[in-house]
Amino acid sequence: MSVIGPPRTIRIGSRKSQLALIQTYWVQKQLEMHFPGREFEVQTMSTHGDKILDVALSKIGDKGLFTKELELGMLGNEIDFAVHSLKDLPTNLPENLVLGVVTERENPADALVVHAKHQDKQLETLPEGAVIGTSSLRRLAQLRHHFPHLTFKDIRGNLNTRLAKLDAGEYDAIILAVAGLKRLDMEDRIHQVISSEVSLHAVGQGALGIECRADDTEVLELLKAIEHIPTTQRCYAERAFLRELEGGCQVPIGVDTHIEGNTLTLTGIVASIDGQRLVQDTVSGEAISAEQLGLELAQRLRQAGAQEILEEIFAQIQRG
Ligand code: DPM
Repeated sequence: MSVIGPPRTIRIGSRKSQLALIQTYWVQKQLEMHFPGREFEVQTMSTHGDKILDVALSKIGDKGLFTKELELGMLGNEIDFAVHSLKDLPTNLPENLVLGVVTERENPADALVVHAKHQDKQLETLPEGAVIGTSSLRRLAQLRHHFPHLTFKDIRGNLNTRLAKLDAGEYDAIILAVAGLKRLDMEDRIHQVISSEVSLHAVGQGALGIECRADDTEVLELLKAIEHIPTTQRCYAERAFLRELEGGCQVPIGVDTHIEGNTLTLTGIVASIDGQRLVQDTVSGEAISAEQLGLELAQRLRQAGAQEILEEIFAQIQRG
């Protein structure tokens, strides 16, 4: 005889930042709508990345900066799944954890946000020496390539902190993801959406990735309700590309993907930090073979010179 009790409460792990909570509550609400009889509760945790706000991101070699504590929570059975900005989730996950689902992507592009005195300017018309705030080597390398007359300066902190630093005049403009600004209801701060000709976005940008225990079939089944297949295919191609190039989150690697019918097109770029060398190419194929396409593109770029650029960057990072 087996006793069937009430279904277990599902515990969702989240970082404490405003953006992380908005994303997590969105996932919670979607699941509550799909499964009215079930309980989903949110538990917040501080991650290493939240605690070291004064160190430049690019100087921290730790790939799981924003995910490790949540992963320990899942492995220790304190939470059942974690909601991440997919771009912050390393491409190699700890044993026994998996990327359960990917939800529908927001606009994955980057945005230029300017100081009030530059309201009439675009990226193309900012004056010589204008100071651009970013801690992303990807943004830095690509923008330097196209706009060598601009100056780049590290910026840290959450979105509100960054915007306050911009408004206080520490920077002439800053670069932020369109998706984050939209989710925080700050779309009005987007001054210019940066085109993919100027800067390719980060792997997984704009999508949420939900990580859970590999053997938790019940959670995996529930999560399927909020999966978005085209986003999943695009992000699997992007992540396979990044994994194959062995890039952590902080190397100048950018991507762009599209799906039309059953065809997935993936463009990728590897740039040197000084913006002098860019290696870029595009592959297309069956969307169901997304990861294969990512691998193929990585191999092509490697042969076209990306390997040299990456080795240089890894050596640079190791020297500190
Ligand atoms: C990663 C990068 C940044 C974040 C590097 C990159 C930006 C760091 C910076 C991997 N994670 O993009 O090349 O500019 O100093 C992050 C943001 C979001 C998730 C903020 C942003 C929101 C967008 C999303 C930080 N992680 O990119 O402006 O959910 O995709």
